[in-house]
Parts: sequence; structure tokens; C-alpha cells
Amino acid sequence: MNTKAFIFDLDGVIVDTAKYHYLAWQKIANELKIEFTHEHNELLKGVSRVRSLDIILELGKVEASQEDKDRWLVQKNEDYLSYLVDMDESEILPGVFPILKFLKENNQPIALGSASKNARPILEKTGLLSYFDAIVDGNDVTNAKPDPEVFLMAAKLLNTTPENSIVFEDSVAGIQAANIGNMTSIGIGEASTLHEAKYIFKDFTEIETSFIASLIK
Ligand code: B16
Ligand code: MG
Repeated sequence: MNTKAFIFDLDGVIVDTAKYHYLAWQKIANELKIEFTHEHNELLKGVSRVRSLDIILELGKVEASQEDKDRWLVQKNEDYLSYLVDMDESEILPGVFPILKFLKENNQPIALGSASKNARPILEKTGLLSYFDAIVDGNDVTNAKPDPEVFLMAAKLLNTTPENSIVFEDSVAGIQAANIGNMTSIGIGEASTLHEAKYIFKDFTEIETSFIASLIK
């Protein structure tokens, strides 16, 4: 079996929803008087909702009851969803669509591998759902990135091996997950943050189709 498979993270790779997650978490942090900077936000990328809240509480050394935590989790998601109401294809990050199109034209299997429980509605709103042969998201996995479960499930659904899987990720946890899973990791973002990735690009506009073609071979 040597068919390649291309696995895309969602938030921060296909769409810029990372900024909405940040705004929604910032509101909770402000209420709790916890300092929450862009640098702190890097710790939350690719991390599940529940774990994200725990990280914020740890940053502020705040102890909370399960009841309070559950309330903040609901509040965060409602706030996050309010930013997505008017979402459409204009929110697809630059350069992503041509690469998805190139992969489709070359009959390459494509999967989503996201920690988000809101992945499907986002793909629907942006008109990208039909590009994906498989979707694995936060509703399907028990172990969060850097555990490779999400990407291993995606590779399996695409009938390929981890070694033949190529993962696009914007988070440190996601790059680690791909590496631990023996996949080819491609970091989308800053080299200083994503230095563990095999290849790094600032964004998809920097990725030539000739590079993708070389991965297919
Ligand atoms: P939700 P990804 C991740 O998505 C985000 O990077 C992360 O910031 C977020 O907390 C997580 O999804 C859960 O999202 O609250 O929508 O279930 O980057 O893995 O696509
Ligand atoms: Mg991401």
C-alpha cells in the first residue's frame, strides 16, 4: 500500500478560527482576572476545549469547581459560535483552496484531522465539505494531540499507512502528533514555533503545486 493521503488540521490551517477561539477564551480569562496573551494562546492551539480551560486556570493559578468549569465551557463555545454565524468561503485562508483543488485533480485522498467539535459546520459554511473523503474531529477521538490518534484514524479511513500520510498543522501539539505517528509533518506558521515540523511554510500561498507533486511521487 503506497497511496499517499493528505490530512489537514482545521483551525489555523484551513480557516482562521484560531482568532475567534482566542477572543472567546480571552473573555473568560478577563472575567477571572487571568492574564492571557497571544503567547499563552499558542499553548491552546490544537488542544481540546476542556484541556484549554484547564491550561488557562493553571496560568492564573485558579482552582474551580466542576460546575463552574462546565459553565465556562458552555459560555466559551456559545461565544465562539457567535463569531461563526456569518462565516462563508471568504474565511478560507489564502492559498488553501488551490492546494485542495490540485489534490482533487490528482485524485489524492484528503482527510480532516481536527480537535474541534465544531469542524463539520465550519466545513459546510465554507463550502469545503465535499473536498474531504474522511473527517475525524473532536467528537471521534478520546486522546488529544500530541497523541496521534486523530491522524491515525484519518489515515486508516483513507486506507493508507502513517508513513504515506502528510499532515498540515499550525499547532505545536499537532506537529508532535504527526511526528509521533510517523507521518510527514508540514507546519503552517512561524518557524520559531513549529521547528519540529519536517517542512515549514508561513502560509499556503508559499506552497507550490510542484512541492505537493513531489510528495505524491
Ligand atoms: P472546539 P484544530 C482545535 O482545532 C483548536 O486549535 C483549538 O484551539 C480548540 O480548542 C480545539 O480545536 C477544540 O475546538 O472548542 O471547537 O471543539 O486546530 O485541531 O482544528
Ligand atoms: Mg489548528
